Amino acid sequence: MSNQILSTRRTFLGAAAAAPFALQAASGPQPFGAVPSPGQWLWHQMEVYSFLHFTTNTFTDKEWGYGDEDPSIFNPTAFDAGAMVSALKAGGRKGVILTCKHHDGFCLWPTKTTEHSVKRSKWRDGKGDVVKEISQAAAKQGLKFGVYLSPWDRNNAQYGRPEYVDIYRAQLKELLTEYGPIYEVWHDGANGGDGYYGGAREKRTIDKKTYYGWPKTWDLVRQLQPNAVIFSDVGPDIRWVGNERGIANDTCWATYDPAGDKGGEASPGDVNARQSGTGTRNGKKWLPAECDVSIRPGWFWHANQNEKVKTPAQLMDLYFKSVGRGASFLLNVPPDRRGLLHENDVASLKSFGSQLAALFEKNLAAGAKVKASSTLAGSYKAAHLLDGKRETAWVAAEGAKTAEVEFTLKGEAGFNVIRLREEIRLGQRIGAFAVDAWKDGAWTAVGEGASVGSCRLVKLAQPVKTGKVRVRITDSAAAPALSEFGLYQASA
Ligand code: FUL
Repeated sequence: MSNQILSTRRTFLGAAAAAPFALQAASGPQPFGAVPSPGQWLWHQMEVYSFLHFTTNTFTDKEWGYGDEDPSIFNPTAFDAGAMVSALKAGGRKGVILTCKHHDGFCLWPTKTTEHSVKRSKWRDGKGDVVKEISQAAAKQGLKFGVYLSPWDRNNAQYGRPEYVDIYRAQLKELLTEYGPIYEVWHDGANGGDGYYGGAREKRTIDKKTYYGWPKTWDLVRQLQPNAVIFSDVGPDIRWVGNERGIANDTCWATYDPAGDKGGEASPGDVNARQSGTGTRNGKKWLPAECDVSIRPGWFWHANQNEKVKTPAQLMDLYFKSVGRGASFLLNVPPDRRGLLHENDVASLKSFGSQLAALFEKNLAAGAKVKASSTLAGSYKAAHLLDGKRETAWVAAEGAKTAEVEFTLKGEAGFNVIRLREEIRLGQRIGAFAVDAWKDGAWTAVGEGASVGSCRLVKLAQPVKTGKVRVRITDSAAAPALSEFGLYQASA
């Protein structure tokens, strides 16, 4: 094992956030390849969370504000953070990421760095703070809070000059120190172009690789919010999935060694997006994918899209194509001009949320007798697969590259969804698996896949009724390690 792996593991085990995991450094299984950091491990457990895209665009009907908008137009008439957060919660969301500043440069909090903010809006006589109200409502209702801070700022006169990078960092510092715990920091990849820029009204081009000084900015995040994960096209913690349709590739590795669009080193805004949906098998970096998509055609609210809200069935399909492939499902739900989520969005979220909760309410494999082809000595028994805890795992005997686990169910069960979770803190090991059902005296394959990672859902075309199920790991880079297994029945 390389020193790098050992040191990654030490960092992981040393951190307070990783405390529940009882890997024994000396005698337990050693991680294979890249593993999640404590912050990534916490992030993997969220799976579904939302964006709120809100700025002057909401009032001008634009998607990208030019930066010359009069701040006084930002004036939601019935702003209610609690109502918005509870609609997200009903939709099963575990976190909310607010566009604290989009490309137009308008800041939703009374920043000291610019006058282009809520301070100069009519809303609450210039005394309001959207970031504060959303973060507090989220904390109150048990959702985590994240910040989107656009690097590209079409309002700021300094954009394109070194001074702006200091301003950007100062904005980030305000957001990371004044609003409680932050779970995710989101840097989008749209960088440079024409804008207002303090009245210059011109085109400004920056060098994506060097201009923002990302390593220094990311250090600041680490220092101020050590458990926050940082998102960009290329991480360093969470990667863009490569499309804005909310879909990961069927095989989606949590490890990824990104390259630039035309080769060479990747950077935020310059990545070969065609590879981002799949990642890199046995890649050097743990860099799981996030699937961002809007519940409407646009990222911001537009009256003429009120009838184009995605249905609960479409949201469920996206859930299977994101979370079900080991990625996360970041669904944007944009506030309207009242400062509320539109009724159609709220209804769709609610229905999706209750369908999701109902789907996973009962694991039909619970209570089954479990037998594995091999098990590592220690506390890695196969019964852990059914204890509902990600912190415990079944690990096959050292050296095993294939393995089988058989579940004798308490009775016959009918199911059409299978869920597997890999013990990702030991690395992404499994490269192929199949699931068989016992039918008419023989095993019949009912599902299969390549990557498992933190979550793999297999949806069967037809429900299967059986008393015995078997998971076959047919390819694994190191002894297979799974933490959970479940069988579920999705309603039609
Ligand atoms: C992109 C932006 O240009 C869009 O407006 C939106 O915010 C999306 C989530 O990220 O880079």
